Amino acid sequence: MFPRLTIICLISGLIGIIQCNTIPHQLDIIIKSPSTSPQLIDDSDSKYKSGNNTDEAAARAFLKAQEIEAVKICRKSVQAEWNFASNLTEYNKQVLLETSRQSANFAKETWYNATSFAWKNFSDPLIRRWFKGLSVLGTGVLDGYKLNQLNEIIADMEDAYSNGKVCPYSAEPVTNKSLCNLNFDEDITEIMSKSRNYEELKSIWTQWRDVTGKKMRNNYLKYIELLNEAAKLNGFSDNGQLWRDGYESDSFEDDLEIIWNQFEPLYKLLHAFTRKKLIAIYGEDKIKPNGPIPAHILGNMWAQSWSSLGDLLTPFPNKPSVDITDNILAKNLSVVDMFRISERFFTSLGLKPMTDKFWKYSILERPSDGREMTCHASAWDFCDGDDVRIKMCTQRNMKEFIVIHHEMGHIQYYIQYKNQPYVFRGGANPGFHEAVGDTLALSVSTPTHLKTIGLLDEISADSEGDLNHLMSMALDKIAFLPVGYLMDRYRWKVFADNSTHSSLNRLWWEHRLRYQGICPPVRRTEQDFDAGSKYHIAANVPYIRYFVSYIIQFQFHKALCQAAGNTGPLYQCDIYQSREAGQLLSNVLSLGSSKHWSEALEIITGSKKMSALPLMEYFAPLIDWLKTQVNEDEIGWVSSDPMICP
Ligand code: X8Z
Ligand code: ZN
Repeated sequence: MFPRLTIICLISGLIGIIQCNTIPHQLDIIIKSPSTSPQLIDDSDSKYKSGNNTDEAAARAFLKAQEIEAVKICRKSVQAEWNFASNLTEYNKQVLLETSRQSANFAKETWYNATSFAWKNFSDPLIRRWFKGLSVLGTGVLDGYKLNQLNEIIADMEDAYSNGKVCPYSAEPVTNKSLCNLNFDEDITEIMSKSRNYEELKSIWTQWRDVTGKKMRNNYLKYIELLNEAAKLNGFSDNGQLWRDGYESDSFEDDLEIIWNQFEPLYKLLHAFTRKKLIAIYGEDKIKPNGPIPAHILGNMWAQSWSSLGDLLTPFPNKPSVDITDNILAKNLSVVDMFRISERFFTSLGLKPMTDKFWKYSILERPSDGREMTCHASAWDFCDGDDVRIKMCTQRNMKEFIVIHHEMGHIQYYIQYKNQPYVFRGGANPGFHEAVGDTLALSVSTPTHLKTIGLLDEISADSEGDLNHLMSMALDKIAFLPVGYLMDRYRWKVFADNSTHSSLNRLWWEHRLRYQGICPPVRRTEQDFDAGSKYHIAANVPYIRYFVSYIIQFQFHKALCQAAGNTGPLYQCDIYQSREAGQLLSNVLSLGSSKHWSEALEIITGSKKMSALPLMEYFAPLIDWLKTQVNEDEIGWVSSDPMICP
């Protein structure tokens, strides 16, 4: 139930749950299909424990005292997590494990006391919701030995991922091993996005999987076992069910399936167009015209964002670029300048500026002292209202400029709900937390906005310019959808079905083939564990939140654009300086998780339902254009073996 998100990207077991090929012409029909309505989980569900004590006054006194202690424990736990994640030493790991033990003890005590009350019969709905938030214990239910084992495995997997380094590509085997120190966030990302050398990309792609996921397979099996044990002790069938419970809806999985089916034809159009362009570069001996696309040539280690292929896929390459990277460099903008520009967008809406402590304590670039740290971008809430921080090894390019807005969206949420009771200091659901910064970034990415703030010199205000902009957005947003969907469908299955454990890697590639239409360039085996080469799997971060976010951020964008008086197409809308849009957003952010997410959604959009329609509306001109670029018989993929490209 609304697990607390003190550290976005790291709600690991360490803190504990308590607080811490369809054809294109079908598109028109699909767009009109009804959207989904969540079926709320009933509080009377036996997973939410309650007792006999009917004294509501005593219950309120308990909550008040618990709140004070919870905030103290939270600060201590987050500090220990931060120290470890920003400096991966054995000492910091041990301190973290000790803090986790204390936090688990407190969680148990809280749970024990909270569930002695007959809170389901209390008159005040807010108090009932508060107790509901305290009534599921989470991993704290494990005995001390097992909890420590679980926490250590998670810390070690995160460490192994963050320390992963590879050798530069050379046709001959690398003999000088001291060269094998390419970092993920700088060197590897750059090669994956810029190189068009099939063999070089293959080498880096394979090495990354060898030095990360492959090393975690045994640990991961133990991790599944322990998380499932904890989930069962909490009354859930398995850990996947426990994770889904955070969305407080019985129809959650079905609702997502309907939404995925709405998008799939659009994704397949983009896939077919991209495959055709890649065949033109790499040849039919490397990519079959009716096969999946090799996973390593899409510009990103997990093929989750294809925007680095912009130069190959731009519909009208002679028009001015929509990418600001050259300008960031030409204007010599520092990383801090990029953060300041992002902050200005938030404040232009009347939202809160970053705090003094934010600027004092955040780590915005890789420290130069040689320490190992987790560079995957994250936003942190130290539970006192104004100690909020970002940790990110920021690179100076457009992609990272957008990630800055993403992370600042998390910080904005923290600041907006800081006056809520501790138990409600979280997103309405985890997808809301992921959607805030991305929603603003939809405005920021419009060529008109980028010109207004001086980051694009020249723009093309015609339908060709619009299509270039839409393609650049689609390579990020549409390409991501199947990844956002499959990552947790995979894990839900692994948690639910022990028979998958002997074929973890096959199941992973079956999902990659089915949803993304991609294939591995090198034969995979059960010695590999390729899922573990993705940060969120190694670090125990649920992923369906991003799928939810990519849907609702377009719903938010549409609603905020209306509030801002925008009458043009959604893809041109920029809410910059609209106090009305800012106020509407703030109304929801300040609620935290004190209301069910469907009510929060209704406040912004007027509807309680997640819907794919605003996303479809946003991309409509691109969908029409893509239909003119690919024939029906060029859509979709077939492959008889998911473990190797055909
Ligand atoms: O992990 C993130 C953020 C931090 S919450 C940078 N994202 C996902 C990813 O990188 O895989 C944002 C988009 C999806
Ligand atoms: Zn995020």
